[in-house]
Amino acid sequence: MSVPAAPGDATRAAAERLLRRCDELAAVSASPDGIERVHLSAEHARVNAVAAGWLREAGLATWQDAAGNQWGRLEGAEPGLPALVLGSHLDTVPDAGRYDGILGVVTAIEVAARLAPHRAQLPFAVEVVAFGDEEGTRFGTALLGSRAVAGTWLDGWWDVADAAGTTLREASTAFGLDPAAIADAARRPEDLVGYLELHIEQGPHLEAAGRALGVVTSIAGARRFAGRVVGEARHAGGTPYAKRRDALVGAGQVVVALERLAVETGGIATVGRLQAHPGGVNVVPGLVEFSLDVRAEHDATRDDLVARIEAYARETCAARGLGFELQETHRAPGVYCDAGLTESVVAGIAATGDDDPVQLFSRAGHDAMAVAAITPVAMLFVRCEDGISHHPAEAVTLDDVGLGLDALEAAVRDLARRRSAAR
Ligand code: HGY
Ligand code: MN
Ligand code: MN
Repeated sequence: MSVPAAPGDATRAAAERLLRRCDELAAVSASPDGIERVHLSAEHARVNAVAAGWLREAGLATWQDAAGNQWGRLEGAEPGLPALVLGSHLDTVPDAGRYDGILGVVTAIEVAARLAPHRAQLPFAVEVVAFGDEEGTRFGTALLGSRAVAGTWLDGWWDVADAAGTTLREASTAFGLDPAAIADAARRPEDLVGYLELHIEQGPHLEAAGRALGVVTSIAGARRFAGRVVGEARHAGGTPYAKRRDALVGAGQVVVALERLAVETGGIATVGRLQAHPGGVNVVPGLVEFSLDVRAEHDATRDDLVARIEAYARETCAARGLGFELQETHRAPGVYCDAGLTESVVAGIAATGDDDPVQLFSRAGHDAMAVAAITPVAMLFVRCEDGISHHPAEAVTLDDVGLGLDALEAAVRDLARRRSAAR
């Protein structure tokens, strides 16, 4: 196994440009003290416009689809060929890092720019997509942009409201979209060759292996829930413990048990948000609302963990006279990356000098999970420092960004060779 050489000067210069572009997009935030950019916001519109400018500079035709995703297209050897789509997402979690999704979009644009002078040799068109809602930060359900493209949109989503009470339908209309036209965002399988996504790993495995790049074998499917523990608000001083139905104590027992239940089952579960009501410092909490995110490499393991969490929670809450409710807000099936497309990712990484790349499944969800419904997908991971993500300390190195760029370009060229040879 050879270890990748550092990228050449031209690639390092391109990688510097990519990192500058990540910094430029990071500055487009709803928050003055961190990065936050959510679906159908003014910040979303701004980064779509910036990405569209870079796409046009690269020689691509651009458009925004009916779901608010930003697209670019480079025709191949002849107009109208099915497209290989490269891309990722531009939305973020609260207080985000600057590379989750963003690095995949700017790298895809750079690859398209590199290929533009050679379009006459391409047996397919190359499209770039910047999805508008991979995280689900604003409306809770995730992958709204890529699910519109996949044609798996659910009309029930239109009435989902954000924290301010604005529904997805209202936000779409305010963004300048027509909810009635959402089906126009759906792409036909026959118009696509496949989808290739470069993304930071968001985990520590590549760093532990001493590798810059990795091949994704599958993507874990997440299930998300809105949970409630219902007790009774009482006076914090005058109410003896025997008379309390403290919703926060019950919720706390459930949260602490998650790690044990997850380790025993082989999945992973997280409470990212929890709110005690009414929230008075001298009031026993009568209600706790919390989020629950559950995933595993295989959907059956994930679902087994959900069942175990629910059983434990109901039993624990009942013992304290508390009610327990769990409402599913998001479910995405895990997907396996396409073997053929993945061979090109392996070839792409080999072109950077790593001829035996690390293969790993993605613990994080990605737009590729949704797009897999209509076309083969494959993913290329780039090492990130200490696996940190969904945090401002998210970091990549210039060399790794350069190697990722070269590998993604080489993967596209390998696929083009395979397709031309097969004709
Ligand atoms: O939650 C995830 O796994 C992804 O970062 N949206
Ligand atoms: Mn993310
Ligand atoms: Mn992401």
